[in-house]
Amino acid sequence: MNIPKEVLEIADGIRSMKIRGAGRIARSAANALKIASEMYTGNTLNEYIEYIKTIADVLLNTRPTAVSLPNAINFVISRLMRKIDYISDVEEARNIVEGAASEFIVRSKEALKLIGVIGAKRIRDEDVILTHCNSSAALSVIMKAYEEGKNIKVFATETRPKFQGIITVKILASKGIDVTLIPDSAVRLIMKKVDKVIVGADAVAANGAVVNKIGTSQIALAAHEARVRVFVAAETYKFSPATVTGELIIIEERKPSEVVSTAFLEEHPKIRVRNPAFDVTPADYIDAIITEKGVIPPQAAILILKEEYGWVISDYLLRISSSEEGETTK
Ligand code: RI2
Repeated sequence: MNIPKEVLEIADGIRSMKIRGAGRIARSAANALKIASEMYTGNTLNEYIEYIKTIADVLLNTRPTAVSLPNAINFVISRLMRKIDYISDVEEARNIVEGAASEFIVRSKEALKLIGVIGAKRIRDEDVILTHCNSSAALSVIMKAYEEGKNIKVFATETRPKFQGIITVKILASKGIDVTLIPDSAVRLIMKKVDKVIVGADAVAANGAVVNKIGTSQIALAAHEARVRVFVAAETYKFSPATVTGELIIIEERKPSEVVSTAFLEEHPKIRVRNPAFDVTPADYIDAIITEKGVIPPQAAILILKEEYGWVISDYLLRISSSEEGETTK
């Protein structure tokens, strides 16, 4: 099957982290489906469906942790599959896919804005905020609070090994916000000066645990010790329906060469280097999750999941029980 070069470039961009951040990954994946659909040259409906599903698989296999990626793809593909019995030609199928992809992108951007408006209400004048990595959702909250005239200070971690903290400090400084870059290892020391921690999320599990950039759980622990509130800013498409049925979120392990140079690795073949990209912060260490649907305690994640993904969860459960039935009748 011929996959357009533009789509392969997006998939490579996600894999290599040129395109990164859970929200941006999701929007890029939706956009890739749209581009693929627009570039389809055949005219058989079945072939088109196979083609779109292949593109979806290529995108799904780029990075494993951010649940925004499968949720974005599912948003588009499920709209096509729900109408499949009533679609008569490729043109109709294309309109559904391209329309759904555009709708996802628009909704995603709106969610980001709303999170800013809702989250900014939790920021007080003179607050000192600590953030980690580079999260557009967390930045939406911080920047909105600043726009509202609140005099805030921000500490941002470097976020080894990929240094996404540099992106964060550049963005905040360009808006005129008082921002200080700190090494990841300085978090516990700096926490004494901090009023609130605000981070993003790559995935939220049914039990309210948050998967975010490696180091987030240590920050939450230091905040807990210092009695500093921890807020997670996350769109509802970062909530994982699969976790309701017992699936675990896969923690991506990236190349050791992101941590030390290839020359170092070649020189010291006996030294093992690990590079887990994410960690899990249990619900007990999170005060609230700021979503576009409102601020919720992490323990209420299951309610968001049931409201937003009720049918996806029922579908999973149906598949599990029918495969179990198959097993027992064998
Ligand atoms: P937004 C990023 O992952 C960070 O972990 C960040 O907190 C999270 O995605 C959410 O980002 P990576 O792609 O969607 O840098 O809030 O590995 O921008």
